[in-house]
Amino acid sequence: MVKVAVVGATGAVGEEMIEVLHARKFPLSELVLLASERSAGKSMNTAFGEKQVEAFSVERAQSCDFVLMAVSGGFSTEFSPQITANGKTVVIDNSSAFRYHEDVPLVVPEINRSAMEGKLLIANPNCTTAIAAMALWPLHKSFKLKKIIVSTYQAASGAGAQGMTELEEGTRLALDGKEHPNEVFAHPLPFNVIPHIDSFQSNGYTKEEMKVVWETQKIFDDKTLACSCTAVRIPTKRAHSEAITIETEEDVTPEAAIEVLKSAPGVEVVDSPSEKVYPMPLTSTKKYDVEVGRIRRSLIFAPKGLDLFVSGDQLLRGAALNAVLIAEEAKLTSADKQKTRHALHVQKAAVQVHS
Ligand code: 2RA
Repeated sequence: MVKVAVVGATGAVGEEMIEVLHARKFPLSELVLLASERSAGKSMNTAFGEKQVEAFSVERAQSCDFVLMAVSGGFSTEFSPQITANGKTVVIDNSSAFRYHEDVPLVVPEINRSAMEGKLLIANPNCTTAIAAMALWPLHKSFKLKKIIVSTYQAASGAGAQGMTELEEGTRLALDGKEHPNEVFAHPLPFNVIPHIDSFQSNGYTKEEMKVVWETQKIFDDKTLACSCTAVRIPTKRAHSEAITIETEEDVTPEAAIEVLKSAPGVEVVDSPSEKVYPMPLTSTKKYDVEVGRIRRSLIFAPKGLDLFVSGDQLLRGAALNAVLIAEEAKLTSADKQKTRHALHVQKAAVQVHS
């Protein structure tokens, strides 16, 4: 049994982390909810019952075995290294502060769990990267990816609870024919799409787009993997979708790709276009697995390429679930790890037999 702190417990990702810890029956001895002075003393209604929020301090965080950080990059830069300085508390950071540090592993457990062996500070990837990576990694292992071209359709809640509120209230105002000002987004989001997420870089891409490039290369441990992205905000509430084109080294068919994806952990093949079945934000919301579908031969790269569409809950796979999976992995002994992987393998095989 371990003691876990969630820092930034009152935010959208923090709340989701608490939910996931409960839903996955994480073996907690104590759950500590930490936040800013402003939120300290508040009572939160959680899946574990009514819990009091405490003011963050390094000492309180260090009294825990695991600290899940759902905070800004600036806060994490200052405090994550101070927490791990005790040589025992594991910090799993959802911000981008340490993602590109050479000695900090950037982890999606189903892909590169071994990168976190012996590390106290572990970075969680950006949601857009993590969702695409779930579908791309099994394809990379089987057909060796050469090029990846991504276009995203990102939900308002990717910008936090305030993003979601701005979309909901703005939509109501717009329907009433009233002004709907924007603060969170660069332009009004209702009835619009905005090809601008995070700041523009000197190469003309946004930081959100470059995160997909940098992070995919780091997680896949392959700097030669050519990748580009166009990131777009759309007026949906939750779950990000991505249209992806791949060029592969090996020949690939949709049938072969589907076989591979069906046995991949964390992936659900949702691909029956004749029955109008394909990945969508509404069906992938609150789901642990990333939906993958619309898998077809690329008109440009076939027989060495495919087009596909993915949809995944960015608060889960892209943040809270990934962080809790990292904590589960870090907590397990080697013997436990073998047992869990065996169980996952058997479970997946059983699902395949029944589906
Ligand atoms: C967004 N991916 O959707 C970002 C959040 N990290 O805004």
